Order: sequence, then structure tokens, then C-alpha cells
Amino acid sequence: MKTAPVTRRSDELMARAERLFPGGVNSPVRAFRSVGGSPRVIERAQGAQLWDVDGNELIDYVGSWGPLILGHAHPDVVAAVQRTAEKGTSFGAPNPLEVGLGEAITAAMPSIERLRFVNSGTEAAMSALRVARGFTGRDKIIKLAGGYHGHADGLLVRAGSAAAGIGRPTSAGVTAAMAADTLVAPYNDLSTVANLLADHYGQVAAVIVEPVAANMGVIRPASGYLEGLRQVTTEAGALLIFDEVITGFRLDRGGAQQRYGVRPDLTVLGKIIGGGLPIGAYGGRADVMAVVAPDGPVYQAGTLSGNPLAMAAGLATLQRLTAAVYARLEEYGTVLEAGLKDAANGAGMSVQVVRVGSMLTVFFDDDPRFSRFFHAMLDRGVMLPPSQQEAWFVSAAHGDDELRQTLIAARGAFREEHM
Ligand code: KE4
Repeated sequence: MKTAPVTRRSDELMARAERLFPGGVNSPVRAFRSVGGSPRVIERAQGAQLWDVDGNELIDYVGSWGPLILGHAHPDVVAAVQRTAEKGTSFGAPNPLEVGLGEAITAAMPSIERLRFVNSGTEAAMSALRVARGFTGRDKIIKLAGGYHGHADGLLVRAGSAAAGIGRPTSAGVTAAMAADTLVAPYNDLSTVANLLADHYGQVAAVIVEPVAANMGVIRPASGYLEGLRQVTTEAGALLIFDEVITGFRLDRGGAQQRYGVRPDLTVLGKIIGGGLPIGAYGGRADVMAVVAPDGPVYQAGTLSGNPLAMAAGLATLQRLTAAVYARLEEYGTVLEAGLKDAANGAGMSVQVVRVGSMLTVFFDDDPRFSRFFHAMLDRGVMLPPSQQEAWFVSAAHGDDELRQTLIAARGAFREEHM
């Protein structure tokens, strides 16, 4: 029988946080607005577990929204950050760790011939678009409805993730002029992209796409979709940008571009490559990246870009992402997906489970059902992403115990949901 967990300290801290931060949070999706209730304040984490400030232990499927693919506080990652910090946290100068991480990324993703580190996925996507515009001399970009590429003005048009919940196609504060050069097509609809490229012939600098959508829940690319985008962008002289902030090093060492065998002109990275520290990166064809300052006329800069701590955490993470780890992630994801489907069917619930590798989404018929399921799982000690528009992330630290406990919780939650 589930008993309501104690959340007194979380609630006290959230009351203080709400006096400080909009929504009491430093990123909107954390505020539980789409599921209701008040967020748990997390004190610490280890492996697949979180502990909130009231001592409640939770199996974590948020994983800091993707970065913690090895699990929380991996000893080798922590040690790398500790020993790096003892030598200084930031120099504002070239350092050996950025060379090491850069070489690890280019070795894993051959399409990335040259790259630049920044401090968030937003910054990486924003910079990649500026580079595409600078390289092609064209103004317009095409994004897909529901795609989320961070909060740069021109990308907050029909954006996914928590931006989808603002109740309008474009964020307040983004002017019509800022949004005017952003064209939008439905995801998985190649003909609309082809038509936009034809209607705006010679004007589109790039198409930016999440090769596996993960900010409207997980949605797979339709068969031939990514290959089709490759073809129509090449024909139109536009660049193809893969936003692999989530899928990079998540789906495989080579990300979605390796899994689907499609080579983009530019790739946007983040999350896993920083091992939980602030990071982003963009890179691709050497001729395209040649326009980036100080080699070329496209300006982009950052005080903490390539900082040693993020480089150390990212390098320690990537060095441990072996074929055996990906095989385990795939196996856990397979069993979790099947178990969730069985649990839902057993309770007479109709849900869709969409999974690619170690990321998945359980889609409910409507948001209230998702919200009730979310809280039923939270009450049973399982922390899911607090939005139907997000993905569950499995880490290498999730094992048989976590799987068993997750599926027991799911059976109870679906039964409760069905009542
Ligand atoms: P950041 O600026 O949050 O580091 O990255 C932006 C971004 C870019 N591209 C993709 C495909 C992304 O998923 C993201 C960020 N993801 C969101 C939610 N899925 C992070 C969570 C949040 O916004 O708090």
C-alpha cells in the first residue's frame, strides 16, 4: 500500500525558491506545471538513484535531461573533475583537456571535421545557425514543429519541450522580425520541407532537425525521412544540421547519424559530452567551419567555452561509453519497454510506448492521465520527466533491481490510473 511521502523540506525550500526564481526554478520544465504539484528538491544522487531533501529515495529516469548516461556521481567522472579543479577551474586559454575531448568527439563522429565548444545546447544551436547563414549567405532556416533546439529567439517558433506549453506558437519577447526567417514544417513530412525549399529557392541557409525527436516525447524518424532531408537540402544548396544534443553519444558513440547512416553538414551537441557540467558544441564540415572567427567572418565567443572542468567530466564520460555499455542500455530499454506495455495492458490502459535505444516516452491519451501516472510513479519512488513532451533516460547504472522496482511501480500506477 503506498503512503504519501514526506515532502516538508522540499515544500519549505520551494516556498523560498518561488520568491527568488520565476516558477521557483531555473528552467521551466522543472516546475511541474504540466503535471501539477510541487517539485522535489534534490539533495544528492548516486548511480540510478536520487535522494530529495526529505530523504526520499527515487529511481531516476530524468538523468538531468540526458547527460548522466553513466549514472549520477560516477566515481571516475567525480575524480576527474576533482583532480582537474585542483589545478585551476578556468584559464581563458587553450588547455589540453579541450584537445582531448575534441579529438574524442571527432573520432566518434567523422562528419565533425572541426568543432567549437560552447556552454549549452542553446548556444551551440544558435551558433550553428549563424555559421550556416554566414557560409551560405542566406537568411532563412527551416525547423520542424515540436523540435526544440534551445531558447535562441529564432528557434522559439513552434518549439517543443516546455516551450510547447506556453500556449502560443512563438514565445513572447520574440518579435515578428526575429521569427520571420524561421520556416516550420511538420516533423516526418518531407514534402513540406521540399516545398518550402522550392518556394524559398536560394533563401534557405539550413534545415535543423532532431534526427530522433525527443522534445515532443520520443518520435522516430519515418523510414527514409532523414535520407530525404539529406537529399533535398543538398539539391537546394542548404545545409543539413542535426541537433544531436540528446541523441549524441546517447544512441551510440556516433549518435543518430551513425545509427541512421546520414551525414549532416553540421552537428549540434551538448548534455552527455559534458558529463553533467555545462557544455555545448557545434561542428561539421571543415569548409563550413572555416567561416568561424578568428579564421572567418562569423563571430562567436564564450568566456568559459572549453573550460577544463566540463572537458574533464565529458572526457571521463566518453571514455567509458563502450560497446558493452550501449548493449546493456539497449537490453534494459527493451525489457523496460515490454514491461511497461504489459503493465498497461494488464490494467486495461491504452498507452503507446515509443523507444529508441535508452530513451523512451509512454504516451497517454490525454495529459491528465499522464499527470496522474507521473504522480503515481513518484509516490512509488520513481522520478519520471514531469512532462508528456519529454523522454525517459536510462543510464548504465540502472540494473535489475531498478528494473524490477520500476515495473512493480508501473503495475501499481497503471492499476491506480485505471480506477
Ligand atoms: P540547453 O540549452 O538546455 O543545454 O540545450 C538546449 C537543447 C537543444 N537541443 C535539444 C534537442 C534539446 O533537447 C535541448 C534541451 N533539452 C531540454 C529538454 N528536453 C532540457 C531541459 C530543460 O530545458 O530544462
